[in-house]
Amino acid sequence: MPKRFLITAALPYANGPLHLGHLAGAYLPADNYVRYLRLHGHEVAFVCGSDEHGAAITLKARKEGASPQAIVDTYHQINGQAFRDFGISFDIFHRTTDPLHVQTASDFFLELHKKGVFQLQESQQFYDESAGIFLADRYIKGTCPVCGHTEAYGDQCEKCGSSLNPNDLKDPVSVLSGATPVKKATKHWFLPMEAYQDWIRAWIETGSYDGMEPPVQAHDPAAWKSHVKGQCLSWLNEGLRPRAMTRDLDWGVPVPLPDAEGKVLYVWLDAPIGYISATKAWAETQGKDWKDFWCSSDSTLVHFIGKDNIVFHCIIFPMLLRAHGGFVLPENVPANEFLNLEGAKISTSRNHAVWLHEYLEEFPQKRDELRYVLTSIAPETGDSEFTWADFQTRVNSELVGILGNLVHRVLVLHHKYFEGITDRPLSCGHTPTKQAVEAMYDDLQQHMEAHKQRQALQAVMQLARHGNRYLTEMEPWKLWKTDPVATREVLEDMLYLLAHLSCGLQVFLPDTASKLQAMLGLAGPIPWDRELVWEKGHALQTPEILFQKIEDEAMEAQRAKLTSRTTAHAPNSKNMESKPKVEIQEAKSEIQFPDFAAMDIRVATILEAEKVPKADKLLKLLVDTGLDKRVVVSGIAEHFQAEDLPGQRVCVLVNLAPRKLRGIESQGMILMAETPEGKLRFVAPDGEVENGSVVA
Ligand code: B3M
Ligand code: ZN
Repeated sequence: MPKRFLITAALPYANGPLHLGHLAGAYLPADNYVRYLRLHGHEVAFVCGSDEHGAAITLKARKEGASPQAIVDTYHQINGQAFRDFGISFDIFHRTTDPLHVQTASDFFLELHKKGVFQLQESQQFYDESAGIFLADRYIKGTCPVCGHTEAYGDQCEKCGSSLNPNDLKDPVSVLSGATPVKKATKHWFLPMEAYQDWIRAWIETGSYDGMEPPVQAHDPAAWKSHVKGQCLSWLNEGLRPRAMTRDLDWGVPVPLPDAEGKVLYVWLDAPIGYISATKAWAETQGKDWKDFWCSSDSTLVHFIGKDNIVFHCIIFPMLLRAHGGFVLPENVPANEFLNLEGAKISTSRNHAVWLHEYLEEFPQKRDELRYVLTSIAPETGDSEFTWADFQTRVNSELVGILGNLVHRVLVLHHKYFEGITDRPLSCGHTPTKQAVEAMYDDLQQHMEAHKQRQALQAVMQLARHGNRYLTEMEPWKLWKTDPVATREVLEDMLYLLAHLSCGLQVFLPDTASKLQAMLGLAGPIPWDRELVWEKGHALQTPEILFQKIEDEAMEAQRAKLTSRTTAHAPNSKNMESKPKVEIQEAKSEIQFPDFAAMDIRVATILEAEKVPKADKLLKLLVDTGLDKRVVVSGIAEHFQAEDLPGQRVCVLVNLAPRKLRGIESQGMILMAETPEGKLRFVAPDGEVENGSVVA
């Protein structure tokens, strides 16, 4: 049954360009999800826009000596272009300086005011006397009371993610003058969050609450990620406090009340309303009613965000929506954690980042390669890391070695032997192939709906792996000499596999999917439930190479660029999150060749992984060694999430005497590389190598 979905992706501040972390954190998972929904025929509004108000913008303008408007105009354009370039398929990329938004936010505030939601309070706030300005949010810095980071902002510590009030900071200083601020009285409209504490807790913990009315629908609390729920509950456990919903600033949506001169809406009230105004603006152009998406029980709202925005989307905005009344609440907020880069946090101020527009300048036509790698390593349940070495390996061994190789072999051989003209309608005579195709659809669906996109992508790659194994087994290039009829069957079964593979790829790699469909002579996009057909005599198109190998030099150049940029930015050693200096382990003593040759090391694939109860470090793995499927217990649980491991290629020492660990017999050892910092990495082949291949 087609349903209606409203999918939002966090509105990026229009104060700078976007980097890989943004894409991996919110925009790519949102886009993959939306592509998946659209293929299922659901009605989807996918909205985003620039967040153009708040201190993030005014501070940048001050630093650049430009007007806030000039800053947001510049970055709205740049970021909108970056999203288009990466194929992020928003229905609208709106902006919060748009008059429609200003009106919407202003009306929303007034309605809350009329309902008596706010409390007007005079309080003592930090004030910079030399600049003549109240210091809220990012205008004030100091030491984080939670982690001791010395550069925490008045609203948030970017190191530990704690949400703060300026009064929480130790040793506060004005960002404008560096001076210690004084306290001065000012009045603001506060949201008494403590008054909403009980229902919001019930809603997060159980999915519903007393007095819940349509259009709000219960959600499944088990479907929320544990880190999202955990962050919300730790906030709630600390006890909610009133939070000011207005600011003393000259940039933003003016507070629409008398006696509010010089006051604007708090950016975290203003920005989420941007989702509503974006939907309105889009609906207007489509002849649709925005209320069908926001105010109707049959609409499903999902917010895609990074983990630093969790409380705003799971606590504050739902409170505002409910206090206003008439709005749906999110069914899920599948926030991602952070993507680190080459061993350190991505940092705009230190220029330790890969900017999206730069990536495309340097790797033109390779957006699917980045989409593939970022989805493969998405920080879904914990922080993850992008390195150029890993990017290269994944492109070369998985996209070139597995996917590209399969497509190329099947199409080239079919053209060579049969001129690319099929002998039968699109169908599959080989049961295991058919089953593998069905498994892909089932797994892809299950993982997409659980917001486990890494595994969903693996389900697609698993089908490609299956195809390669089948080709290797059947050897149509040899079979052709003795049995052309059987050769044709093998290749046409693989055409069936490729056609379905292209459907799965549509979720993640739009360019690759459409290139593959073009080569197969199929018109895309192909909806999920459409039966794929062609008749006997169908003509395949000329095969083209889908992916090119990434050379070492290109990766060296990227690494050198990062290093030179970050050193040029003269980092302040106090808050550098760079790698600690550590020593490489000393060399071991000499051995003879037979010592080495006695070890039977095989290439293998992890099939299943689960935590060993009551053992923090151990994972129980089921591995396919090519010889057999066996259990290996490995001390890697602190480094990897069990659910991320199925599909991981590894090397296993298979003739190590079995030993029992926590009552489980471990049959072998997985080879790992340990970095000097103590991080573990799998040792795996860098190309398509069958399970069971000997490592020597
Ligand atoms: N602009 C914060 C950020 O870019 C903020 C998100 C708003 S979503 C309504 O991380
Ligand atoms: Zn902190």
